[in-house]
Amino acid sequence: MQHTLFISDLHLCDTRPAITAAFGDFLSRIASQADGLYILGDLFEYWPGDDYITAGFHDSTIASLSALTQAGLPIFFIHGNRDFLIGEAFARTTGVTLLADPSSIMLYGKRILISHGDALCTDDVAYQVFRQQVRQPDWQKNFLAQPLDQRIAIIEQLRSASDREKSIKSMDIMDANPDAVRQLLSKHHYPELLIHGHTHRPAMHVHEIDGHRCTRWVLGDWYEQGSYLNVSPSGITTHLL
Ligand code: LP5
Ligand code: MN
Repeated sequence: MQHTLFISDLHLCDTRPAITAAFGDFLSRIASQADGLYILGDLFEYWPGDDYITAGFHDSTIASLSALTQAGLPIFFIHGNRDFLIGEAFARTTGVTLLADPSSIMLYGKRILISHGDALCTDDVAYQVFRQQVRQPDWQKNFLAQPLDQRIAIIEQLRSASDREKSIKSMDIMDANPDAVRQLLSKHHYPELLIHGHTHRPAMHVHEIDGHRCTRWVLGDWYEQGSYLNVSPSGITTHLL
């Protein structure tokens, strides 16, 4: 049967090998049967630049992605706030296609908008200022010019700063802002579905905007348990691994 899968927020890292194993298993057993796989960001806990490919921490993931794309499965990737430095070298090595955030796709007659989702958290002003800065090509060029171990050390500091800040931000601030959702949907001409991750609050929300009905699916993270969304001509279902 025709179907396409969506995942996000796996946060793969060498200190949680069980998640990497679960992802490998998901790719070979489940994703391999689909028409395509969309990874909507934060596949990795962090990505300091494409020279990380050869650092050895993600060899099995890179090999599994390559095997699947070589076998003919289309895999698409949208950057998350953790792995926005994934670049063309990663795409070439794995065969994954990088897509802009947001991107509009057609599947089984449905128009679907896909995004990581961090840009929707507009109440988190400190984060949006930070995001704007690190998404600039000049900033990225300077950052990537530093040696890999130095970049990783900076990211570790940033992770601590981010965790400290998150502990004092309210849950509301860190969720998608309803007006930002409305604006995004109207700008993209009211797609039937919006799929995103980032907030780690899996849910289905129905939005009625300017007489249009749009369903927003929020994907879950893989910290405790893997999960995915299945879109087929007969409907949408969520699955836990
Ligand atoms: O990821 P998550 O869900 O835990 O938190 C995000 C926001 N935090 C971030 C930061 C990342 O977690 C850190 C890892 C990114 C690796 C990127 C690679 C290269 C970049 C290198 C940059 C130097 O995205 C968090 C949001 C939360 O989502 C919910 O939406 O709230 O945002 C923050 O906490 C950011 C702060 O509010 C503002 C930034 C503070 C910057 C302080 C500078 C620290 C000095 C770093 C060393 C020079
Ligand atoms: Mn995220």
